[in-house]
Amino acid sequence: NAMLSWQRTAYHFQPQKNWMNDPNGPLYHKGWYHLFYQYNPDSAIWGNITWGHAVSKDLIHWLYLPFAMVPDQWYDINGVWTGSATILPDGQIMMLYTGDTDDYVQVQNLAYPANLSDPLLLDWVKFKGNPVLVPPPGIGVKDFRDPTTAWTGPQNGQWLLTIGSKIGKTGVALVYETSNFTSFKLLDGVLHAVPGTGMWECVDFYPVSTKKTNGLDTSYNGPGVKHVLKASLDDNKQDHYAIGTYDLGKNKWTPDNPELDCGIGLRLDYGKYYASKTFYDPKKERRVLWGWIGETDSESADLQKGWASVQSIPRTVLYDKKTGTHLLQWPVEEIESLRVGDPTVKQVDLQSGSIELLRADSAAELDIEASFEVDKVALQGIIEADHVGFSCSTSGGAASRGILGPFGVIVIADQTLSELTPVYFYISKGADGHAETHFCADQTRSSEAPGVGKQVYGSSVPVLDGEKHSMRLLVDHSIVESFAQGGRTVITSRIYPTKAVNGAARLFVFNNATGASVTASVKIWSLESANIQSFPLQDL
Ligand code: DQQ
Repeated sequence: NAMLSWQRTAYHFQPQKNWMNDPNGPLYHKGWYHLFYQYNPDSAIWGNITWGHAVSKDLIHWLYLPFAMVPDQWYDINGVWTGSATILPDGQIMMLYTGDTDDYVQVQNLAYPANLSDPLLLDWVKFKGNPVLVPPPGIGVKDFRDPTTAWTGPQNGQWLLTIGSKIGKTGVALVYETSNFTSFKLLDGVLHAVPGTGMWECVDFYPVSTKKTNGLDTSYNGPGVKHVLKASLDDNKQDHYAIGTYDLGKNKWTPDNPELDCGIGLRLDYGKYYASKTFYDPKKERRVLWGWIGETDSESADLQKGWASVQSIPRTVLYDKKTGTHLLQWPVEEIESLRVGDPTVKQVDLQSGSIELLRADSAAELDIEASFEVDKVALQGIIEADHVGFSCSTSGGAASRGILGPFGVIVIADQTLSELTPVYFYISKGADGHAETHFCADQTRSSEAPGVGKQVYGSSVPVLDGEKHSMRLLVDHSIVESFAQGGRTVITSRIYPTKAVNGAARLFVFNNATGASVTASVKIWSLESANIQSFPLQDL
C-alpha cells in the first residue's frame, strides 16, 4: 500500500493513520486554534471513537497532540461522540459532547480543560456528575446527539443550546437552557422542525451580519443579523442550511423562504462533505467552518491504505448580500501563504469543442482562480432554444454537450486524459425561461481504480447581472474543493487517481458548449505542503 501513499493530501488536515470523522469543538485559545476530531485509534474504519486533538497558529500548519478524551466511562464507553465548545465571558471553556453509554443510550456530557493557562489545553477533565443530559420523554435514546455551542439567553446568566433529533420522520432541533452547564431545562416547543428530513445530526446555529463583512460571535443578536440553521441529514449524509430569523424570546427560528427550509433547500457543499461545524474566531473576527470529507471507496480499500478521511480547508462564512438567499464560503486567507511565487496568468479563447493544456506537469497541488466570459450573442440568442430541467447529477457529466455548456477546468488529469475530473459551468434554460447556471464536478472518469465513487455532483448557482462565471479550486492530490461565484455554491470531490498523480498530474481548460465561444482568464498558483507534525516539538 505504499503505492497508494500519494493519495494522502499535502495541505489538508488528516491524522497520521486510521479513521477520522466529524470536526469537534473548534476554538481559539491563547494564540492557538484547536481542532478536535472523531477518531479511531485502532483502525481505518469507524469505531472506538476518541477525541483526536491538534493545534495550529494559522489553521494551515498543525501539530498533533495527545488524545483529548478517550471512551473510558460508562457514559461514553461506546464512543466520545461529537460536541462543541462554549467560551464563557471569564474565559472558561465548556465542552459539551455526546456519549454513547454502556447501554447504547445517547447522553450529553460536560468536559473542561484541567488548566486554562495551558495554551495547548492538553488535559481534559470529564465532569464528575456526567451525564448532564439524558434523552427527554418522547425522544428515542439513539436520536439525541451533537450539542451546539451555546449562546446567551434572554435572562442574565442564562445560556441556550440546541441538540438535533427526530420525531417520527421530522427532523427537529431541541433547545435547552442552563446557567452552569451541569443542569439543564428543556424549553417548550422546538427551535425548528422540518417534516421528512429525518434525524438531524451536528446541528449548527449562528448569526450572520447582513451589513458587515466580519463574522459574528455566537451570542450576537440585534438589527442587521440573520441566523443560519444547519443540519446534517443522517438519511442522506448531506449538510443542509437555511437562512432565517431567530426570535430569542419565543424560542423560534423561521426560514426567510419556506421553500428553502433547512433540509429541503440549499446545501453547504454538493460533494463529499458532512458533519460540519463553525466557530467564531476572535483573532480575525470571522466565522470559520470545518467539514469532514469522507471516503468514496470501499472499507476494504481504506483498511488496506490504513487511513480514511480528511478535514476540509477551513472556510470563512458570510451572508451573501447580493443574493440574500445564499451564504458565501471561502477558504481562509491563510491558505494563500502556501502559494509558491507568482501565479501563472493566462487568457485563453476557447472555441466550441476546444481544450487547452495549462500545466504540463506537477498539477497535484494547486490554487486556481478562473473566470469565464460567454459570447454575449450566443447567450442571448440560444438560451431560447436550450432545454429546461438540466441537473448536474443526472446530466451524464462533462462529456454531454449542450448549447451553452459545459465549460470550465479539468484537474487531476493524466496526459492522455484517461483520468480526469472536470469542474464546470453549464447554462441551461431555467423553469422561469431565463438562463440558469449550474456548477458541476464530474467524477465519472476520475479514476481507473475499481469500486470508487463516480458521481456527477453539483447544483444551480446564482450568476447576477454583470458577473462573470467564476470559480476557485483547491487541488490537493485526491481532494478538490471547488467554489463558484465567490462561494455561493461549493463542491468537494474525493477522487482516487491511479495515473494522474504527483508529477504526472495535469491541468486543462475546456469548452464543450456547442453554441458558444468562451474566454477564460486563469490564475494558477502551485501550493507547497503544509507542515503537520507530531508533539512534542523541540522549539515550542
Ligand atoms: N458522528 C458522530 C455522531 C454524529 C455523527 C459519531 C455524524 O455524534 O451524529 O462519530 O457524522
